[in-house]
Amino acid sequence: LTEAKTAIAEAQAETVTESTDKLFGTQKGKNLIVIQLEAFQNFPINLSLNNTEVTPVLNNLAKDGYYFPHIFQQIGQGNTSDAEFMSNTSIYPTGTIAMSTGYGDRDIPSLPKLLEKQGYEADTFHVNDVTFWDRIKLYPALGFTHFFDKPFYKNDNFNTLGASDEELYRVGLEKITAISKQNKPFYAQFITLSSHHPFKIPVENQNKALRDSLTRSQLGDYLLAINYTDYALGVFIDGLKKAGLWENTVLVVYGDHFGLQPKENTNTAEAIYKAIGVKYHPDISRFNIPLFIHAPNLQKGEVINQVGGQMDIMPTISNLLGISLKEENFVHFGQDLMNIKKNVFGMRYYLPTGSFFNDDIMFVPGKGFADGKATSLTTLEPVTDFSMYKDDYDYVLNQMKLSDDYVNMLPKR
Ligand code: GP9
Repeated sequence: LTEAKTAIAEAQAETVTESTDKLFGTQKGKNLIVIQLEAFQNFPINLSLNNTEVTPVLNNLAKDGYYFPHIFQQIGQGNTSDAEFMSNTSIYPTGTIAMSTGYGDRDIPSLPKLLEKQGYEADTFHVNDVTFWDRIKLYPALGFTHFFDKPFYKNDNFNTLGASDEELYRVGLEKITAISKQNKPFYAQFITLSSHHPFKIPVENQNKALRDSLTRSQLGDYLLAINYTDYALGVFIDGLKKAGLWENTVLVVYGDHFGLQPKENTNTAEAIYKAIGVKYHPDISRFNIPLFIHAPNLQKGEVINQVGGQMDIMPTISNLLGISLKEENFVHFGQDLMNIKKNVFGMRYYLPTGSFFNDDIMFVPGKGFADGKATSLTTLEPVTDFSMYKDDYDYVLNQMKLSDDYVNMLPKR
């Protein structure tokens, strides 16, 4: 393991590592709330239909903190649970098995473990049964102190999988308020579910102005569900303010993966453009998720255009909380988005292995690099000469191999 750690550090040093320490420790000792939003793509952010914002709460959060519009999903077979895995570990999912199922018997270095060393309690909240996606293995492997699953929530029959996001946050707020009364900092992760496919939410929870502007289609149902997810988050934020927790908490919000299903939407890109005027690329826009970071003493309203992936969330949080991953000798395949020089990261399972994003393009290989396809992240148009990105392709393949070797070396619990 020690040799593997050295090899990984050496491989990363030349390409991505940046030694600046912008914002390091500015949030030291603060509570941390990380909210992973179900099936939440980036395109509804700042979108208005019928003079109604689809995501007013998140739009306000962007005005009051940092908004990262160029973040991409990196999940493998474990979908939602792989996103939870990455935001707590900064390790690549192998793509061949859900990380919870394949590696839930390991002792996995993680954000909860780093924070517990600093006196935090780390809890996670989700309204579905904890056996789903083998979270019953994943949560102990990641070292969460407690998990709160289905039996902890009143079933308001929001959808077939469980209670509403409002109920998720109601219970969560109660628990984190109790922790903070013991004068302990907390890390709470919330995995929302109200915007799960097929995106049919109860009529009483639908925003009428939005509904009237949308035709009955998967896109229409999706935007109504997204709007509810955003609304419930707003109720939670109000609750945090009333409980006196807002001023002492870092809030991180991001999407777990795409929502709109290509199979169920013929000509998705054209249909979306026609219905809501959004330019939509079938891969880039589909895999593009939003990320927000809010803390009371951070700069307001900054849009950070740095390209990133889900593995970057954990190093970015660690920097703000004053945890040096270098000093901790903590292996991470993502980077701190506040201090990065250049980003390049891979994606597999939903795209062929060897696909990657860097600061300029999305690349999808053919049989190899030379017959691959590159698309500009700015114009969403093809890039014909991409030969200068060959090093990035080799780098990503090597990083994924190192990551797989590393995770396979982790000791059993
Ligand atoms: C269920 C939820 C859904 O608990 O996490 O997972 P998904 O189907 O989106 O991967």
